[in-house]
Amino acid sequence: MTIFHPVAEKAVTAAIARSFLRQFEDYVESDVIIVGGGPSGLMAGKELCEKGVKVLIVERNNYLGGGFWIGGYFMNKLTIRAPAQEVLDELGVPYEGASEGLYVADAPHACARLIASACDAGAKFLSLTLLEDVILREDDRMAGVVVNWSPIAHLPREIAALDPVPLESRVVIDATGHDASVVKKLEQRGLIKMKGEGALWIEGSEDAVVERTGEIYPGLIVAGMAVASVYGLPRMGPTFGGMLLSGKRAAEVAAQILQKVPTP
Ligand code: 48F
Repeated sequence: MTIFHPVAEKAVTAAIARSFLRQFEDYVESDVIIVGGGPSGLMAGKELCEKGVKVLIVERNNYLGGGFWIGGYFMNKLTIRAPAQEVLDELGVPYEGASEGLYVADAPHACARLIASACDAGAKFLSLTLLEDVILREDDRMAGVVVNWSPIAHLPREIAALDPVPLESRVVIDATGHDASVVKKLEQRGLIKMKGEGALWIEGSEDAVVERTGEIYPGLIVAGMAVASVYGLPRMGPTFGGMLLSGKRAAEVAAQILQKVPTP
């Protein structure tokens, strides 16, 4: 029989609170804040951390992975088009050929491996955390995000008067998927006009999303399906190579910007 070490209940709560607050205080400033913990955001976070960049991923759900847990409809198999199966090799995700240039993998396996590799690389996360606004500095450069507890969005107004908190960063990546939630904050102020996502066309979408991944506003990079929403590109449906390669591209662009933006 296993006998666990005796530990008081208060010690459990104190350990959680101490560890969370220590990390939260450390991450009030990051090199890069990624909003959205789906495939593009996780991939960008993993790649940046592997370059030694300090990364915080903000996710409104209490779980990471976004749309990567499910392939399409209710079916937990996802597809990847060549050459993006090479990313599955890097992540150690098994897959099989479906037809020429098309591969299929278990979505939960791929998602779990991607989350684990972002964690292994050193990415930190704030879950149940909703992007509420952005920080713009005197030259209108984006210098961080404003976040709140995500259930606030579902509370009645009389008990939802909860002020958000700001978090600073040198670069922000909008990886919020179809919503493009960060870019929307600029659109609300007339600083950007989003074209809105086009109808589904896989071949017309994936290459274009990767190609257009980049800095859309000083200090803000757009990645993943947010790219389609911003530039009016077709949606791609249940295939994920474009998301993984867009995340990689976002990390490259962020690393280039970080070389130019001085540490505060
Ligand atoms: O939607 P999501 O998986 O975005 P992605 O990385 O990948 C898109 C694919 O899953 C799929 C597709 C192509 O294959 O069409 O849809 O572009 O992940 C986006 C994450 O951002 C979170 C959301 O909960 C999800 O986990 N998110 C969205 N808005 C906010 C947010 C917000 N305002 N604050 C915090 N997180």
